[in-house]
Amino acid sequence: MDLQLCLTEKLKKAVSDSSNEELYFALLELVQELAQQKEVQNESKKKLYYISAEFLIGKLLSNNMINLGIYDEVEQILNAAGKKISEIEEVEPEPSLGNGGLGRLAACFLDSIATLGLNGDGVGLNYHFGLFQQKFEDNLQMECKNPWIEEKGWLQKTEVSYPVSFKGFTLQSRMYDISVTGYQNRTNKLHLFDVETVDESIVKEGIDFDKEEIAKNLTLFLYPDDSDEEGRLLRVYQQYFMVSNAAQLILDECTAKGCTLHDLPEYAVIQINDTHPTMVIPELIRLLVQRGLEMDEAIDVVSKTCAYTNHTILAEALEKWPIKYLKKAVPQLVPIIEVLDDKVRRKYEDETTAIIDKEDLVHMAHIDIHYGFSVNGVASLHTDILKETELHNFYKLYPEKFQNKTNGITFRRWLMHCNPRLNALISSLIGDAYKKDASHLKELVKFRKDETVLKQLLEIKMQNKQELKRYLKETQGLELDENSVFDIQIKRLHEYKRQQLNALYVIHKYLEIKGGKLPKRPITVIFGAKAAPAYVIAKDIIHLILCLQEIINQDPDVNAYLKVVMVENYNITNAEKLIPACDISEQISLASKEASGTGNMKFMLNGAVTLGTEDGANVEIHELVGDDNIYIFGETSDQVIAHYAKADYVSKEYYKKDPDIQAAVDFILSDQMLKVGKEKNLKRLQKELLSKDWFMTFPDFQEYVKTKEQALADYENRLAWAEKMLVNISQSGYFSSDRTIEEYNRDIWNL
Ligand code: 26Q
Repeated sequence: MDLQLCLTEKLKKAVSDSSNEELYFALLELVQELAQQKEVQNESKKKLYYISAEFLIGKLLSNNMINLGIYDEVEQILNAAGKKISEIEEVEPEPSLGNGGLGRLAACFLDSIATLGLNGDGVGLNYHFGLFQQKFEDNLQMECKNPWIEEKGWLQKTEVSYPVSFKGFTLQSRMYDISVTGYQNRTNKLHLFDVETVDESIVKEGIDFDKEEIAKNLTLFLYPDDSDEEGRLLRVYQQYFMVSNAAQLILDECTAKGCTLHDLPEYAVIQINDTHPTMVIPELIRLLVQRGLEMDEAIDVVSKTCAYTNHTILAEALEKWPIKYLKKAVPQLVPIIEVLDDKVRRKYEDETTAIIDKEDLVHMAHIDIHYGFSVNGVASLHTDILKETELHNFYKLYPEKFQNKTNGITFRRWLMHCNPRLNALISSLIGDAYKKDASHLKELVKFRKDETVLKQLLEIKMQNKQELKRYLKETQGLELDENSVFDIQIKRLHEYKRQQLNALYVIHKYLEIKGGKLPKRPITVIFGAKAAPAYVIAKDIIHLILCLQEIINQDPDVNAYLKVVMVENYNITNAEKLIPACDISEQISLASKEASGTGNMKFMLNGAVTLGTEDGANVEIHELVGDDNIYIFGETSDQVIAHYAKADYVSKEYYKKDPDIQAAVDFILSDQMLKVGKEKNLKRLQKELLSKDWFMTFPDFQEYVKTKEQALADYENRLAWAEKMLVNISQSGYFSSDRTIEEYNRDIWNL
C-alpha cells in the first residue's frame, strides 16, 4: 500500500501543508482502516473475555502504527515533509481509564493477547472523565476532571445495547469499541459500555458532582477510592452495569456460535481482574436460570467459566460490600448470593471462608474462589503469601485452583515505542527476533564486557535524560541537570509504597549537604504520583515532597548537588518519557505489601538499576540479574509479617535512638518547612510517622541510606555501571507480557 498516497487523499493536501492536528486525524483514520482489515472473521470456538474496571491504555496512535508495521514509513514521510511524529502525538488526548498497575496490566495483556493471535476481548466501562487530572497549587494536590473523549477518536459506537435493571429503574447501555492491534498479528476489541443519559454538566467544581442520580452520573468517573458512603454505592452500580453488559454480550456471542448454554465453558472463559467484576458470577447464574437452566447446573457452568486474579494482599483493599448496598442497588442478585453462601456453609464449617459474614458483608473474593476454577497471584512471592497467609484457609480447600502468573509488560510500548534509540541498538546487536520472542534479549549478555556497546548504552541514556530535561522544562518549567544521577520513583501514592521513606532520604541528604558533606555527583530525585482525593496522609506526603522541592531547589548552597522534582499529573504519557531516562529505579515498598509492581520491569528493560526491597516481582528481578546488578535492602517479608503478627514495632523507639531519623523527622516541622507548607498537614504527617509508621519506614531507613550511597558510589565507575544496565536489559525478557499471556493461556484459558 502506498501510505503517502493514502495520507494525501485523506488530507486533501500535501503533508507539508497540513497541521499536526490534520495529520493526527488522517493517521487515526488510516490506522482504524488498517486495524479493521486484521479483524478475524472465522472465529475459533472458545473466546476469552477479560473483564476489568480499568484499562489504562495510554495514547494509541504510535503504538498502533508500530503494531501494524507502518511506523517507520510514516515517520519517514512526515520527516520528509518537515513534520515531527512527537508533535503529532501531542494532539492525542490520553484516555485515563485506570488508576495504576492493575489497569495498565490489563492494557499490556490486551496487546499480548492480540500479538499472540488469541481470540480474546476486553470488557470495561467508558468513563467520560476517567481518573482525575492532578494539578499542584500551594504545594498541594488539586483534582480536576479529565475529559478525553473527542468527537473523532478511537472509540467506535456500535449497534450493541442492553437493558440493565437496578432497583426501581432500568438503563439502556451502549457499547463502544476500541480496536486492539496485535504486533504483526490480528486485531481484537476492547468493549467499553456506557449509558446515553450521562450528563457531563452535573460536574461542578473540580470533580464534585451529585452522586444520587445514577442515570446521569454512572460512567462519569473512574473511582480512585471508596472513602465516602455514596461513592461506594455508586461503585456497586458501576460494577453491576459493567458485568451485566458483559454477561449479556457473552451469552449473545456464544449462542450465536451454537452454544446451548449447557456447554458455555467450551465457548467462553472469563478472567475476573481483581474483585471489581465479581458480580459477573451471580449475574451469569441469574441469566442462565432465566434462560432455562436449573440453579445447580447454572452454578456449575459458571464455575467452570470464571477465573480470578488477585492483585492485593492489603486487607483494606479487599472488597466487602454490605448486603444492604446490594439490596438497594441490585436486589435481583441477593437471592443468588444467598444460595452461593448457603452452599459454602453447608460444605465447609470454617466461618472465615463464608461469603456473607456475620456482619452481613459480602466478601467478593470469596465468591471468586469458591465459584471460579482458578485463582492466581501476580508474582511468585505474592502467590506464596496468598497460599500461606492471606488465603490460606482457601488454599487448604482448593490447592489445585491456586497458581502463580508473574506479571509482564508489553515491550512494544515499553521499549520499541518509548525508547527508540535503545531499541535500535538492540536490533543492531542481536537482530529483530526479540520483538516477537523477548527471551532473545539474553543474547545481549555476550556484550557485557564489550566497551563499545557499554559506551553506546551510556550515550543513549544520556540522550534520553536530555530529552526528559527538555520535556520537563517545556511542560513544567523545571530545570534538570543531565549529568546528575536520575533517581526515579513513579507510581500511585500509597503509604505501603513508601514515597515517605524516599522523602526522608532527601531530607537527610539535604541536611548532610548543608553540613558540608557534598556528594561526588549531583543527584536528582524525581517523583510522580497521584493520591486518591480522600486519602489524607497520601496527600500530606505529596505536600511534603512539594515543599522539599521548593526549599531544596531554591537553596543556593544545595541545588547544585541535590534537586527534587515532583512531576505533575503522572500518567502513561510522561511515564514513557521518564522511564528511558532513569538511572536508579526506586522500588521500595514494605516487603510483602506490593503484589508485583510492573514499573520495576519497565525500568529494568530500559537499563535502569533497581534499588528495592525483596518484594513483589523485585524478588524475581533479583534472581535473574544476581546480587551484583541490583541494590536490595530492608527487612524480608517474613520479618515484616512477623512484626505485624506480634505487633512489636514501635516507631517512637527508632526515633529516640537514631539521630538521623530524628533530624529528618524533626525537619518536617522546621521553620523552613512551615514557611512554604501548611502546619496542619505537616503536623499530621509527622504525627503519623511518630505514633504509627504503619509501613515501617524507620526500621529500613539506615539500610536504605547505606544501599543508596553504595549505588551512587558504584555509578561513578561508568563502565561497570553500564554492565549492570546491560545485564538488566538482557535478563528482562522474562517480564514480557507475551510470556505471561502464554502461561495464562496454557494453564487457565486453553484457547
Ligand atoms: C476498590 C474498591 C473501591 C474503590 C476502588 C478500589 C480499587 C481500585 C483500584 C482497588 C484496587 C485498585 C488497584 C489495584 C492495583 O493497581 N493493584 C496493583 O496491581 C498491579 C498489577 O497486578 C501490581 O503490579 C501491583 O503490585 C498492585 O498494587
